[in-house]
Amino acid sequence: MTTTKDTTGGSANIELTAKDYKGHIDPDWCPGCGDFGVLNALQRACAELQISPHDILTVSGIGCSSNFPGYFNAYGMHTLHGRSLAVATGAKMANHELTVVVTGGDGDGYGIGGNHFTHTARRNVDLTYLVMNNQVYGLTTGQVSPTSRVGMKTKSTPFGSIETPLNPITSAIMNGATFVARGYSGDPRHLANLIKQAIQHKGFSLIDIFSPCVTFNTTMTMTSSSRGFTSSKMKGTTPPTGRRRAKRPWHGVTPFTPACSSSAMAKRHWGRRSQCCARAARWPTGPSA
Ligand SMILES: Cc1ncc(C[n+]2csc(CCOP(=O)(O)OP(=O)(O)O)c2C)c(N)n1
Ligand code: SF4
Ligand SMILES: [Mg+2]
Repeated sequence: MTTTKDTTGGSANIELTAKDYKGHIDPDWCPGCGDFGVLNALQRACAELQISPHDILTVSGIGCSSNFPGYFNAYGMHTLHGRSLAVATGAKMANHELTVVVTGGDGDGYGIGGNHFTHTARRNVDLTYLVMNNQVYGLTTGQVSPTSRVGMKTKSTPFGSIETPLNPITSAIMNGATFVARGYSGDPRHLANLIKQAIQHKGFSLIDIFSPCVTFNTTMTMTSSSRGFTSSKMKGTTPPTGRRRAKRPWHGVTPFTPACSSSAMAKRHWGRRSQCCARAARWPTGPSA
């Protein structure tokens, strides 16, 4: 809900819809790029929370996914490769009232920006971090990234990657993030629900989103990312358990969230955190072909 002056000088309450967050520039992402779903999900989440565009700041680094602020109607900053979290921390320090959403890619956030990822989570800065994880450097036309699978052939690894991929979920938990989730761009409704929870969470929240690059990563597709995923059963914050977790191992909120939902609790629960890490480590770093 936003309040505007009407023609008679009085004020009127206007119900915001997802369209109110549509930017003035149309995305130039490739047709079928997963990032469209993330844009759609953030627009839905902000409309459902009725946050006025002038109370939102989106901050990005560099990459296809980092073009995001240009396509979203709010304040926006397109910063330097890997530096979005540092800039966003400054913005949040300057204005605590702002809803600050950081958007970027796996290369931007877990590679060149890996140090900021560690320390922003450790400081538990009240930011929402949406990482569009496509396991590849998309903008620079397809090089290996920190989340690329072992054996993945890219322009920079023509014989297949020999490096073990980084697990963003366990990294975030061990670094001190107090809300960690895994989403999928092919189901914007479910993703919007996760984003709403992340925005409402007071502290650092990471959502690692499987967001396929249909041009440079042929092994991570919408189908492989969605495997075993049924949105209707995944609504809410309850982590999947037992057979449900076995069938849907990589989407939702991590099991540790209830134990570490505030920074004070997180400090008291290092033991719990390592247990959660051990559980989260069973989540794959990415879907296989
Ligand atoms: C300091 C610096 N190093 C390297 C680059 C080149 N560069 C631009 S985007 C990018 C990778 C982007 O990958 P990712 O963050 O995963 O985003 P995607 O394009 O996949 O969405 C690189 C290496 C740069 N712009 N600045
Ligand atoms: S290159 Fe990949 S990540 Fe970039 S817009 Fe195209 S599909 Fe999306
Ligand atoms: Mg990428």
